[in-house]
Amino acid sequence: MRIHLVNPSDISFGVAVITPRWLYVLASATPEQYGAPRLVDETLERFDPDIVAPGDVVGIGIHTANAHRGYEIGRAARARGAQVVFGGVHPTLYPDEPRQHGGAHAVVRGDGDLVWGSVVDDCAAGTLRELYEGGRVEGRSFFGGRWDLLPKDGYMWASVQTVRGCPKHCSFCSVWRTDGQQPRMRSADDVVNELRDLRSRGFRFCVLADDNFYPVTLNDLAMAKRRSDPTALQELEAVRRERFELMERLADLPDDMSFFTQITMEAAEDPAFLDAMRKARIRGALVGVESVTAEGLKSIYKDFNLAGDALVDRLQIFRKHGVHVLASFIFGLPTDTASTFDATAALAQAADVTFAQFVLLQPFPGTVDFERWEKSQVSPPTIDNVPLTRHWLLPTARRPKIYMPHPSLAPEQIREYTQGVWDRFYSLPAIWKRAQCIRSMKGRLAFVLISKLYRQMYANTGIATDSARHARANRMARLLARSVRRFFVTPVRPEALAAGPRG
Ligand code: B12
Ligand code: SF4
Repeated sequence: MRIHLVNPSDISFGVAVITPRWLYVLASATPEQYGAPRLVDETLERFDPDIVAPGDVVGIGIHTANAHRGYEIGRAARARGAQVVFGGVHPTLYPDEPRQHGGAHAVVRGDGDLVWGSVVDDCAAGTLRELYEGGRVEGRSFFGGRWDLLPKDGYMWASVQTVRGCPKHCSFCSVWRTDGQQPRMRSADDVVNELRDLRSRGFRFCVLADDNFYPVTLNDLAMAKRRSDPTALQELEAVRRERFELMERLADLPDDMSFFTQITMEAAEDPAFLDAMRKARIRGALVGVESVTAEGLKSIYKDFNLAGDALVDRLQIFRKHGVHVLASFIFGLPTDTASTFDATAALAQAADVTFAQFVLLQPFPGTVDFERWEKSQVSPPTIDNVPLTRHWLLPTARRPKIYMPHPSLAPEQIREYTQGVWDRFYSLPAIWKRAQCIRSMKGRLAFVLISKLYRQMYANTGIATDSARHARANRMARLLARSVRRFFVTPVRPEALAAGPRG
């Protein structure tokens, strides 16, 4: 009985940007007696059903966007006589779907780290059950990845997780519902050992694939201090201490390693935390700005973010502490008007963020937004007999780009205005102005290249649909990965930190 783990993707290119962590984690969780699993990442190479023999186990991990391809693979593997098991965020939300559409014999909900071993044992014993509950594994029990199984030169950046779950409850995000609001932290030892392993394999730039690297804010601590029962405060302080301990350990790693993570903007109120990030060589972070208006933030339950001038100040603080910001904005919120797009473009430029992305609001399953939208679709329109509320069952090219009707803007207006904001933020003069924080001409030119590549890859609302565009996007991704790695490995110059962008 051979074990195969497959990460589905519509298009394969031979090289990918970030390691799909789940593949390597489940490989670690596979009991030794079954041998090393065969890993197939379809962003590198297409899955070939002929490699599967009757009785083999085929584990398929899907999120919503690649569910359609995952189901194709599941059906093909089942036709070969394999025992097919699905897991990942999407089956966690829709455990019946892989059986209906993907030829699944079994589905694992939640984390696979601890339960995968018994699933495989049951496959071997012929006692496979339809459903396994992996639950939310405690941080100390997370498995590292079996990086010895990495294909040579397959990936540009490695991904390591330090914490799962997020205490917030943004309406467009499923993380707090699937992974919980309690931060589950790995021990600093586990994280650092895994990073050392990756370094020995040549990785210098790692993505910390965390939901929210800053799970306890100063405000949380202040609120807990006001309570008569000190338990909550003690717990929060322990989490904070551990984050600092982890960053100290990262700082002790060889200084050719650097990191990128995801964080809420509240971290900007916490200079000690930002300084620790800089020392840990966390050179950049995706910050979910989402909306520049107070009404917009309120509508998505993210009013812990700031709006207007205060937002500009807050975002600028990151770079003053040596952390580049990739600011993420959402367009298509019900409160957006034509003027929101202009205001966002202006703010993104004023806030000294290094990169920005402008994504369209999408109702992802498991989110509050999705629930509301699904309820509002009493008899949803169908495409190829698939109701719009199950759009992921369609091939990518058949899926609409905008799902939720907007109270005042037509879908085409939203797309056109969004495109306009991308164009403004990534216009040559705007990029050149941002590049002034880099002293050397060579560095500035590299920054211009990175910015242009990033814009080409993600603008036009992101996801490429035909293979020519996919191929172009991937070539760019490779070039981008190489340039970004160089960019983040070079620290921001202290004088640039103090002065902010010049020119
Ligand atoms: C890192 C990350 C990325 C990286 C991915 C890099 C990579 N190559 O892996 C980048 C930045 C590229 C990315 C992109 C996107 N992402 Co993302 N991403 C994440 C993040 C933060 C962590 C994922 C991770 O590595 N986790 C660590 C591994 C170990 O955990 P895991 O994948 O969940 O796997 C565990 C279990 O699910 C289970 N499991 C998984 N597979 C299988 C299979 C089997 C057989 C079994 C038994 C168990 C099992 O066991 C594993 C171990 O416990 C998650 C948030 C999250 N909490 O999951 C979002 C998340 C997965 N992303 C999300 C989204 C929406 C996207 C984008 C669509 C964003 C966009 N608008 O473009 C794109 C889509 C990319 C694509 N190819 O289609 C959503 C998915 C929602 C959904 N319903 O599908 C999430 C949940 C975040 C959110 N805000 O809701 N993402
Ligand atoms: S969007 Fe970010 S801050 Fe909001 S719940 Fe999701 S992970 Fe947490």
